[in-house]
Amino acid sequence: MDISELVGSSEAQLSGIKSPEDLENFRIKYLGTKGLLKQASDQIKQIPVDQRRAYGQALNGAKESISAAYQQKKLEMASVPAVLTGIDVTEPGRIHCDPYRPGTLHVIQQTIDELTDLFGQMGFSVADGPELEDEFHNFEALNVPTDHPARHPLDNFYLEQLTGGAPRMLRSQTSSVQIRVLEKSKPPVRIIAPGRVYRPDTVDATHSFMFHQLEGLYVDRGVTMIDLKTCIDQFARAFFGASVKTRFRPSFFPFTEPSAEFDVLFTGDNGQNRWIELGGCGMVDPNVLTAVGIDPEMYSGFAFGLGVERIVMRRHGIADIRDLFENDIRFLTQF
Ligand code: FA5
Repeated sequence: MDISELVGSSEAQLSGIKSPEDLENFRIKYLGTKGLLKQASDQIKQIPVDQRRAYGQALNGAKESISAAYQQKKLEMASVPAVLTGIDVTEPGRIHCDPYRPGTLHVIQQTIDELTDLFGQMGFSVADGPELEDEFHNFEALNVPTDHPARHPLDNFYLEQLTGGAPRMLRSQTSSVQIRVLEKSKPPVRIIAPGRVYRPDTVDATHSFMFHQLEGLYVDRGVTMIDLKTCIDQFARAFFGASVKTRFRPSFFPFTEPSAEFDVLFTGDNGQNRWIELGGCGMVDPNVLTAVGIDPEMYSGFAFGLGVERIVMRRHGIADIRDLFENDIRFLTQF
């Protein structure tokens, strides 16, 4: 058998191979135990003694080059995208493989959904407003005058004005949605507005520079403080359980009069009780109603703004707000 002819024919055949089946047939034909190389090797006995050495060397060279060419082709075919060789990469995982593991909603979103349901049962529908706000909606219409400390540049994220116009800011409270809603609708109004707010607060166990609030607003004829306290108490009992301990502390907000802060009792890891502030609330200040063209002699209302992270922390016994934003999958999958 002519060795160089054998190598030549193997090269020609290999270059035309397109499927793994053909490649395997090639291997059997040339490199198999009864293949052409083995047959050539068996023929050595018929080769004249003085030519055997040269024949043997040529045969070894042929084995090496055909094996190397075969391995190379095998590698090339393995790197062809799976989809081209008939494997459907979109097919769902099999039971014995790693099955699909769907993600879960973040515990903050779960809580917002639950609160939306709960307040929905009390007749509140959901309203929305922009996170990028102007000072009118975030402050002015809410009775917060220009010189009020809450408007200080160091206490807010103001945006650089590139095109002129009214200064813009990341809203510091969802109370801005009260104005957005009252501008568009006439009483009775009964809405909640969950969403993100931003403040350059120093981050610690209970403060973040971005957090979520859930605003509530009810404006109608004859709304009183009793309606406000009943609404907040109903929420707390439904959400935390009937035995939850709550308190209202007198407070001040420019857009409510009177105003209060609303706390629930929290038992920490060390078993110690402490009051945790969930939000602010009060009766809508008549100036706010006037600013949006509603007659305060005819209508009254209450408003509240709850801190969603604080609610999540109280519910699940989370001592540090930062755990909610670190995106540690081991933490998140607990909820
Ligand atoms: C307000 O933002 C008022 N807009 C609430 C309000 C609405 C009052 C309607 C009256 C009527 P305050 O700044 O207290 O209030 O924030 C409300 C809640 O947000 C706090 O009680 C707390 O639960 C939460 N909160 C405030 N700052 C942070 C922070 N840095 N990180 C996490 N939660 C915060």
